[in-house]
Amino acid sequence: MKSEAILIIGSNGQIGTELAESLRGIYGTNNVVCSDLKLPAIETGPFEIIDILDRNGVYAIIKKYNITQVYLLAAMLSATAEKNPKFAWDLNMQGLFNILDAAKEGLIKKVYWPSSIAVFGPTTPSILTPQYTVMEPNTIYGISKQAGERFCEYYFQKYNVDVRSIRYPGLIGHKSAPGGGTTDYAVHIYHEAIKNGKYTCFLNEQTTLPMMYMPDALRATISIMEAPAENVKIRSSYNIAGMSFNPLEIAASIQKHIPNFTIDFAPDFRQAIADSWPKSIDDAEARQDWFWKNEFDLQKMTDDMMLNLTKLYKQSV
Ligand code: NAD
Ligand code: AKB
Repeated sequence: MKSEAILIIGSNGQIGTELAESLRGIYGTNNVVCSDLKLPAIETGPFEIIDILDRNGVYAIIKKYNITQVYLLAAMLSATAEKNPKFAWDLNMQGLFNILDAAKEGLIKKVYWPSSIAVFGPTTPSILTPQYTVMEPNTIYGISKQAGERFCEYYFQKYNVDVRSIRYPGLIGHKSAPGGGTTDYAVHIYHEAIKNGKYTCFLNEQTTLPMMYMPDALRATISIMEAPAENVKIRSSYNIAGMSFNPLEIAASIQKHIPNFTIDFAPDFRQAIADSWPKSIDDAEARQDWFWKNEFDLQKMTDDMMLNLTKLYKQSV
């Protein structure tokens, strides 16, 4: 078993729930401390209540467990952030500073902080968006992620902080619920298809977005964290790609399992957010530097989601 002491902040969320399971499998349950604002529904190992905005509290937990690596997942996502921009900015930025400073002061050795395709905006080339391109995000979430990327690179260059980051696309998984994003429809649709045979989508039928199945996202996250430091050449954040689809295409993939499944559309304020984001991503740098490669396409993901969620709903009746 590898010897690291890991702290996940925001571990009750969509990514944290699954990342904790993966990291505990690799590093051992007691070497991965989970933390969030509230206790999780089920505790599966060491857990601490942490508010990422409470710097002294965070430092105390880091010292208590001799933490070497922090995965900072606590943030406000795109849709929720638009409703509370000031607090979203404070949470997303001050949370990051608290962890970057802990690394700068030598309390921890390595930091993982996720960015997002939200760093791109309406003036970015939207097809196969390259690593380096125009970035004028027009959502508070995207602005905070772009600023966060700049600070990650700054702390690496000025203070030698070993911070690593990925620009996730929309993430889809069957083990945890999404929390306040624009891409969340691509998770809800599976649950509604199985429970009710129909779904009303809050994005219109033409909205193609970059997405990724959670097992690919977890592999990418752990790969970049385990890569030799010299391979991680980009210290802002790496583009990574999985698949791209629109709501009609994901619905068609579900209809292979539930032929009578229907979808209709009632776009809301999230449409404008989605319209400002790329349709597909060029991830050449991640492939070259730390050998990233996705495994799941749309139908393979749908087959796995349907299998697992059908089992879950059968168990719960
Ligand atoms: P989530 O909303 O599901 O989970 C975030 C967790 O952080 C929640 O459990 C929440 O309780 C916790 N949290 C909120 N405020 C906190 C605070 N002050 N102190 C401690 N914990 C706090 O989010 P997620 O989908 O798991 O995303 C995690 C990270 O990945 C975020 O930075 C997000 O921007 C990024 N990301 C996610 C996606 C995606 O599709 N899920 C895509 C791109 C980037
Ligand atoms: C969101 O929709 O806010 C997230 C993201 C792509 O960052 N899923």
